[in-house]
Amino acid sequence: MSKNETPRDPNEVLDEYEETLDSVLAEVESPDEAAEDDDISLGLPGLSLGRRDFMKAGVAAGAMGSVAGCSALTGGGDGSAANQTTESGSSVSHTVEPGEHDEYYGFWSGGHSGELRVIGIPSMRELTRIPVFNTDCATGYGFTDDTKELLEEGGGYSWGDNHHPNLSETDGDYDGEYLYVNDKANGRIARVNLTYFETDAITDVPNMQAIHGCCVLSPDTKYVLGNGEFRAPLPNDGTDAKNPDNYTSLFVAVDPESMETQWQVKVDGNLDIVDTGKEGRWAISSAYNSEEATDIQGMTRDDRDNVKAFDIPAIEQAVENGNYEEVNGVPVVDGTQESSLNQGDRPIVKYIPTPKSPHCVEVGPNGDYAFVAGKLSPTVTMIDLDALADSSDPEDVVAGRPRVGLGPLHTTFDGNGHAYTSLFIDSQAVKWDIEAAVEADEGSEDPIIEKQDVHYNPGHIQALEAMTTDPDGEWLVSLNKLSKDRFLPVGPIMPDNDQLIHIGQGEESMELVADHPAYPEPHDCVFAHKDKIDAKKVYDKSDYEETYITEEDSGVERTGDNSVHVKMTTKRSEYGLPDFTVQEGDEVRLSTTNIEGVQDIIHGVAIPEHDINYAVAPQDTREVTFTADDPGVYWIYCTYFCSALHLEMRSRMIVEPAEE
Ligand code: RUQ
Ligand code: CUA
Repeated sequence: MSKNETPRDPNEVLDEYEETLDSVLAEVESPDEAAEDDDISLGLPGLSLGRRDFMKAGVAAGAMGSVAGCSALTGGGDGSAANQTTESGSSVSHTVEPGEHDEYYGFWSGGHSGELRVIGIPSMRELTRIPVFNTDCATGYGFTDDTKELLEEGGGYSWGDNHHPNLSETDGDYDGEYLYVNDKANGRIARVNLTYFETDAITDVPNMQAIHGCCVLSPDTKYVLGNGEFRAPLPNDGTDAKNPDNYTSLFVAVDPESMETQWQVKVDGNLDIVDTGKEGRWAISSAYNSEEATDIQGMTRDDRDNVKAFDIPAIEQAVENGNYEEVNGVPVVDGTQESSLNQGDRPIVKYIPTPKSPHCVEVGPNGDYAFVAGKLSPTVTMIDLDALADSSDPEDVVAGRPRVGLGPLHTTFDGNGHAYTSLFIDSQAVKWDIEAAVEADEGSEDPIIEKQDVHYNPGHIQALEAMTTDPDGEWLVSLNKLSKDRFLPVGPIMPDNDQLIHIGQGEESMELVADHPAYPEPHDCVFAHKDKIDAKKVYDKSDYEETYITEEDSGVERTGDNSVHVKMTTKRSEYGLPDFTVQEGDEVRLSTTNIEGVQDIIHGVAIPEHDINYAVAPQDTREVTFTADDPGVYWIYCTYFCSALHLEMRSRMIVEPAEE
């Protein structure tokens, strides 16, 4: 739009889309060719959706680019009986009194900020941030030698796009050890150590450009699994660049301990989201672009796509039998539809037809069903995981397909038989009855219990511990992509809006309790009861490799003609060395230990004009290595306000001019 055109009313734009839609429908519905293939049933038994429902969702999704959130402006629901919108007007409190603790940890992915955020539930107070794929000058992540090396060896990128945080599990429950998260942008998986709330490993997975879906294999975290979203040549070395037919997307298994890539499976179509059954056998991936096109028209041409069910033990067997091709050091197993490994009675990947371009997959708490949200179809497809094993007919595995509303993206659970699905286009959370959906006809709205407006355009939706075998109910968070008018305007880039919704144990109505602005752009979150996480308050020096520096160790040691090792302690309110001298051109390795043992007494080490700042927590040791390029005096100062004499906490680095 040019600057002097008057901005258009979003409703008007939407109306225009509706008109376009109607004319398309008029053609489709013209009596002469009202053929079977025009029917949205897709040949799936009992699916009684009209093409209109399907198209409407698709076209409206297309419209979101220009009038994102418009459905929210127009009030969301369509007024049908199923759309009993709950009025907000909260009677439930999420206040955590001053000095009290939250009951749950929430771990939020930070999207393209590259970080994770830790948020207390129910207060929604942000407790901390954990840098993962980004650098962070408050903690020194990416500045100290160890974290710099971690980022360099993890691919050397300065950013990442994390979407899906997953907690490690033992017996299907969170064990509080680790959190794993993907980097969609660069095909990586990172691990965060939950003893210290620190990233401790980043794996740059070979052969994969993007890893979108990411989960751990339940119940015991045998693997961290990742979905390659973008199809590319394999290997991507210039061959086949112009031949999209030969592109492929990959599914990967990474070892949770060594963080090494174990194997990959190549499949047809683009993989999207993944979750696993609770018994360690099935990983279910949503997928789109079975057309294998390279543009949006092509990607959405056909009416159906295939969800992939990866049979993990069968894949392991294929690897063991040597049925793979090694690409960049990784065994790649062929899981495409034509593969010989998919022809026998134990295929490694089952292809299950669904309405086109489904988005999420979440497996319910008892592992019975995988819930695949339709995105462009207003339905959720329930895949029966028990039936998967025996059935040779993929159609037999569909246990239910309720019609939930427009733009379903993700589903979560309260553990009491209810599913809650986010509706991107309708801007609602819809609560429905899982068993009723199995009983009901496909496409039925009967299983729907209620709908709650959210603001606006939700993506993920997560209830407490919903990904375990025993969800806790009570609270649910709707991660809304847009906040629009919900907060004070802060320039054109507004925060997302994570909304806290009370769900109780599922017997009560949903109640919207709080808006929570979030810096762009969280995608997903995961919650663990506080008793499951055992964070250390002070470092244990046996947990790191650096040598602990004592007050007696403080000093400067020349280690070569052009290198020195400076060691110093930090404590309130002084560094172990009030000053030290190095020569111009020296490579300086500076080791610092915070010798305090008191919780929350952190000291910082900022070196002006050397681009260095980092934190040293109690009993921790950190090192930085840099070159003293320019002669002069540099006041190293403490960046954490540690005591009344914090401002005076300094050391003086003197860089002597090199001798001529
Ligand atoms: S995705 S909004 Cu990256 Cu999890 Cu569904
Ligand atoms: Cu140490 Cu401020």
